Amino acid sequence: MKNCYLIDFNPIGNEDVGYLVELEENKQIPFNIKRVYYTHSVPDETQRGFHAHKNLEQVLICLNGKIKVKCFDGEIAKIYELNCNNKGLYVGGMVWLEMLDYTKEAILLVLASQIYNEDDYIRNFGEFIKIADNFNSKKNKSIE
Ligand code: T46
Repeated sequence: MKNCYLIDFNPIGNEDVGYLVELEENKQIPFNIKRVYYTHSVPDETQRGFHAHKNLEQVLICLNGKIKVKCFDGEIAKIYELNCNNKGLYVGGMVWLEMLDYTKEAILLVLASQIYNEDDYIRNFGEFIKIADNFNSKKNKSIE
């Protein structure tokens, strides 16, 4: 699927001393990092997300616990289970996101390419589908 893939980080250390994971912009993280935020203490059964971004790029890292992230690019849907702090999920623009099945102790850290801007969100699924269809039909025309 478009604009969505897992990144493997390279933990430094061992079982005896523990591990350190380095995250640098334009290295492990494929953009300049302008903002960092995290969610925690999400109650059972709560689902978050239900939006896409027009342009924002993000890497989602589940530092503790487990979270499922459903991604839909307008054509293909895929569910990623984030259960390991050595992996990040890259999500670019025009990917509809739904986060579900948070375990009690789940902490989701997000590194983002832009400061917070509500205008970059598409929070209406119908609007997302319209824009994605338009985008995909333009892309298919240029491939034909
Ligand atoms: C995303 C997923 C993975 C801010 O004031 N500043 C911020 O930097 C962010 C991210 C949010 N907010 C406000 C906006 C809402 O009033 O915090 C409130 C909760 O945000 P939201 O409902 O969008 O939270 P999630 O967990 O559904 O989505 C968040 C990000 O907003 C979103 O960009 O991709 O995490």
